[in-house]
This record gives sequence, structure tokens and C-alpha cells, in this order.
Amino acid sequence: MGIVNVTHDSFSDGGRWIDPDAAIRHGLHLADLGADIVDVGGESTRPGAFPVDAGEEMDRVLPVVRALAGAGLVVSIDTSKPEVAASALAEGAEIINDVTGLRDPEMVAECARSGAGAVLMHMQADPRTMQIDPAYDDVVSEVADFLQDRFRTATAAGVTSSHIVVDPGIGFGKTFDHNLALLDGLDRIGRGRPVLVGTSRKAFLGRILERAEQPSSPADRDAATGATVALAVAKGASIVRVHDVAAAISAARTADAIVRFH
Ligand code: HH2
Repeated sequence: MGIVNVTHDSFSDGGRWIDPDAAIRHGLHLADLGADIVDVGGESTRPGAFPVDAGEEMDRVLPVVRALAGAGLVVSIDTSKPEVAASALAEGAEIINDVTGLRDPEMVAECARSGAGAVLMHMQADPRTMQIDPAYDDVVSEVADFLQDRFRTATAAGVTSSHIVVDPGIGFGKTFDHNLALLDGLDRIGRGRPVLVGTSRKAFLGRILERAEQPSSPADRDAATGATVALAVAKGASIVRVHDVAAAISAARTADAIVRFH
């Protein structure tokens, strides 16, 4: 899954793809590089990001979704607002990627009504507050329980079970240690459901590199992201959400070949 952030303030590429034509070119490029899904978002979810109202979010994402879906790409819409999801699906998006795990009942209803695919992600609290002292007794089992619970709620409301993937939400209400524990325990997250994981360029990678006296800006973290992609694939992840699609595909294919050898 390649990332197209149509935002001013995304943590690694804010402003680069805010112009719709640039965003469309970028999405097509990611598909050419081999992305199976292009994830289009119009609101940053980084801690402390500025909230965007639904009208502004739609103005940003809809022309991009329309063009990319029109070109035959599988498009997911990265939003937690049901009205944005509904309009994006009407423009041809096929998957709702909701970082709140379909918390809004209207979002579950939209997903069920449309037959769209759904990414259910775990987040403790919300983007404004999530990094204020996140706490768990056992992060892997609590996140897995949460995702199982959201899966049950979604399917009870009519979302088709085979349309759902779950995501531990790396960096969303987690400390550095929580992120490492979740990646180490990734094979215990899905409980039989497909798992998506998003580590790309995130702050915990910066911290690992910093410890090794290798300070980095987010865009310098694609090799580190590749390491997480390889390990995630080895632990059974089905989808990896990344900025650098070419590097991630090489890492994923290599890990996959080694794992399948046995
Ligand atoms: N991470 C981000 C955004 N959306 N969706 C899923 N399912 N999983 C993730 O881990 C995830 C996500 C944050 O990354 P990015 O889009 O690059 O940054 P920003 O939220 O600042 O736009």
C-alpha cells in the first residue's frame, strides 16, 4: 500500500502532494512501482496535527481519488469521517482505512452499506492526546483484543468478514517500547485475520537510529522501514503501508522468498 498524503502537515511529506495534479502523478507513480493499493488521505494524524473539516478534506482528496480510481488503481481512503468515506467510495475508492477502527457507528454503517473493504486500526485515545503517557498491561494482547472486538462489531453490523484487515496502529498511542513489542508480537495480533502494518518513516525508527548516533529526518528512514517490512512479512503481515514503494517491495519479496523456502 503506497501513501498519498494530500496534506500540508503530514510528518514526513507534508505539502509535497497538496496540489491535486502532483498527488495524482504521485499515486500513478506508486502504482507503476508496484503498489497494489494507493492510500489517499487529506488529514494528517500525527500527534498535534491540525484538524481538517469534512468539506476541506473532501476538496483535497476527491479529485485525487476520482483520477486514480478512474485510471484503474485500487484506492483506499484514509479518513475517520463517514461523509468523506462515502464521497470517496462514490468516486471509486474501494477500501476505507479508518485509523479509529470504525469507531463512529455511521462509518460502520457506510462500510456495510457499500460493501467496501475496511482497515480496522487500533489507537489509544485520539491524535491530539494519544502520545500523553500511553499505558498497557500487555500491549500485544490488549491491541489484539481491541481488534477482535472491533471486528465483531463491524461484522455484526453487516460488514463482510473477508473484507476486513486489522492493524496494530504503530505510533498511535504507543511508547517506543510498545511499538517494538507490537512488531515483535505481530504474529499474535490478527488472530487469523489479515494484518496491515504501517511503520513507514515513523518516530520510533528515528529513535533507534539516534541511539546508534545516526540522527535522521523522516525521509532518511526508508532503509530502516525496509527492515520492519521484511520482519513484518516474516511474521505474516499481508499489507505494508509505505512511502517508498520500490524499497518496500524489494524488502517484502526478499523476506517472502526466504520464509517460503521452508
Ligand atoms: N499511519 C499513518 C496514517 N494512516 N493508516 C493505517 N491503517 N496504519 C497506519 O499505521 C497509519 C495510517 C501515519 O502516517 P502518514 O500518513 O505518513 O502521516 P500523517 O498521518 O502525518 O499524514
